Amino acid sequence: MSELAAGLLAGDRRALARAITLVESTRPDHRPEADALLTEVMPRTGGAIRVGISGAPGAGKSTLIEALGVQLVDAGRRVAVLAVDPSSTRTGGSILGDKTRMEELVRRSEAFVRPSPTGGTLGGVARRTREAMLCCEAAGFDVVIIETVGVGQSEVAVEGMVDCFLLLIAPAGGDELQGIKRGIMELADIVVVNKHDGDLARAAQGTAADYTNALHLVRPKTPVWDARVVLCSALEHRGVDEAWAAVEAHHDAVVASGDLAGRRAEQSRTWLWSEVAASLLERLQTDQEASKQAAALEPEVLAGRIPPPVAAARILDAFTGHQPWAQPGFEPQPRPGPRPESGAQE
Ligand SMILES: Nc1nc2c(ncn2[C@@H]2O[C@H](COP(=O)(O)OP(=O)(O)OP(=O)(O)O)[C@@H](O)[C@H]2O)c(=O)[nH]1
Ligand SMILES: [Mg+2]
Repeated sequence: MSELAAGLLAGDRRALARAITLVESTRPDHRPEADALLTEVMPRTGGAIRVGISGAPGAGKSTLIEALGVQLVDAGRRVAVLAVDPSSTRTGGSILGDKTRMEELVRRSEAFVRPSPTGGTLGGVARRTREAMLCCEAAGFDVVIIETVGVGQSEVAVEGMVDCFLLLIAPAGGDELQGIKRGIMELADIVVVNKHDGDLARAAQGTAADYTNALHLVRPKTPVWDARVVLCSALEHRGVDEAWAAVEAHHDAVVASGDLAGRRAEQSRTWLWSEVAASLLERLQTDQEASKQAAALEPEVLAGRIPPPVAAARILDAFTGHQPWAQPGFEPQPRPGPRPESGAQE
């Protein structure tokens, strides 16, 4: 076993930090090492409650995670936080800001807080966040929280890698519900309305009532769990217990019903095929023949002389180097692949 894997399995936080740096590395020569590490530690993964927390900028995600994390650590749990920072849309200072706001949690030896770069993937959730999560589990963390700013696609991405998706909402006057897309409501296992304190208390109650009503209108993700609304004040540490109790109640329900195992298996399938797609694209983009074809065909497409699907097929042909479908007697074989109907929700 590699030294890094051994350190990781021993629960060493420095080994964990190094492991995450390795799996997040974009250097191609790091990939085999990362793959070997993941393969080695794989049998020791899967043991955490995986929670995604998403919400608009400033909703209070980091404040809630800090309060919740400290509470969980005090109760004897080991808590890892992966804060996915969509650096493309925010300033570099925000990572430091997040870290500062979790300053009590980062001081605890039973906690691990890590900002992750987005790596330019859709929705601001890093391609390697799942791998970082597995590393946390291998290191013995039994709660893994992924914080991500709600920017549309990021909720979908994070929901696709966690057991429980928590949508955090800050109260606002009047019509804020319209700003939340129905699709995102459908992803939520728990809606937490934060800032239920001081001047905002009444508004928070109104917002909670609005969300409770709105949740009645969306189709439950599973018959064993109805999404629920919890009020809290992360700042004043009130309602944080209730928010976590909802996460645990959800967990118990989906474990007992077998939904969790099904959800994780389906997530693995989606992950597999998104890796195939991402890796294929990487290889394609570094392939000489394909690049030559692409360079020749792109101007033709731009000028409207060649339909894009025709050019795409030619680029792929140059990449694969053969065209079995052009051979006499070729019959297409059914191939395994992502089922078109398998959405993120089922
Ligand atoms: N009144 C009140 N303010 C809060 C509460 N929770 C967070 N805040 C404040 O809201 C602001 C944003 O809090 P953060 O925890 O950084 O919010 P965030 O959702 O992590 O923000 P980003 O990571 O920047 O998207 C800070 O000024 C917090 O002090 C709360 O429960 N009540
Ligand atoms: Mg934050």
